[in-house]
Amino acid sequence: MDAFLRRLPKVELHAHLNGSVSRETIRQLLAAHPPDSPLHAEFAEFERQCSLESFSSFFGLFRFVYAVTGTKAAIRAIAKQVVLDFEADGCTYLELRSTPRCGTGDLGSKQEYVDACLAGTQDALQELAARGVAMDVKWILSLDRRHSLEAGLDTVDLAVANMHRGVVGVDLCGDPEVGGFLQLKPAFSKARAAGLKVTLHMAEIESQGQDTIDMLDFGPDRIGHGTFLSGESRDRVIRDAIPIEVCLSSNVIGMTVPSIEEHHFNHFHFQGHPCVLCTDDRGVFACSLVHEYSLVEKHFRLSHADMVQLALKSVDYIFADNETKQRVRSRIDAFKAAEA
Ligand code: 6MZ
Repeated sequence: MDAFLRRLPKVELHAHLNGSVSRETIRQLLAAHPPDSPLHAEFAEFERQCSLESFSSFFGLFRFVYAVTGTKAAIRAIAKQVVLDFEADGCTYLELRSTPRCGTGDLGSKQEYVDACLAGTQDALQELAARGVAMDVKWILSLDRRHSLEAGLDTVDLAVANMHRGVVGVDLCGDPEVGGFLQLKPAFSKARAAGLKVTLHMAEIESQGQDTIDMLDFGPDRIGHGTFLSGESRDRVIRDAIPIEVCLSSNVIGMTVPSIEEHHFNHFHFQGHPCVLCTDDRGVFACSLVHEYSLVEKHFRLSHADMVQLALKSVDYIFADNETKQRVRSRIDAFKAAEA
């Protein structure tokens, strides 16, 4: 691991909770199940399928993760561990996102799911505070493209009700081949009216033309991926300077981008467009924030000073308030001063 990039205080803005659970954490959760539980065979299948054969096969993987994260205790434990994993990766500001669900184990409501996420966050932050480590963690609640408008509105209500506890935004995620933005648009309008920020997975696959235009008409605060933005859509994203959450490893392993060199980061970043390096699903893709930074440093021949600048600029695009932005900036500035 590159020691400089590890020490550099970094910002993570696109990380799915259940996709960020490491194999090690899954193994620990599995150990709590009886030896004859079918979950053990399921996990072996998960490990086998994790070498992706196509982008669409990726979404099926989550049923294996969900099989061991279906209780309040499990959600609390993974939220804690994922925050600690990011801190170990040198992340100083984290926006974690997750799709609230219920109906498995003792998860009686989506509110209980969110409570467990927030409790896990507090567990981690307390542990870090005891070690003298400062970190800020905020939450984004995700609406899955498969969801009905009713389910989407429920999630937005939950996000609004939990704004005072650190929920800063909502997201549209899920298999891009399923559903569409327009069906959930009223839920996103409601979120925006209540003061929540909006990020949308956009143009993740080639065939999302009209959906991309519908999303741009809405005007998200940030874009997830933006892999297949082209023509007028690309021009609009650049004109409106909409920040892109860039997920290099995810896109290359998920086979929507042929190589790091051909990644759209190359196009957007070098023409001064706001880009933030993110991990997406660090558990599934076995990546890390340090790894994403080192890929960029190596493949685009950037200097340490460029990497510090990239981390510092990322703070401009976080969904938290100005006070938090200042606090995070000062941690990166202190690092910069110490390294000078
Ligand atoms: C779109 C993705 C994704 O919400 O249960 N998810 N959606 N594109 C991606 N890029 C590869 N990676 C993950 O985390 C898992 C959920 O996040 C979404 C999927 O809907 C997945 O079920 P949570 O914590």
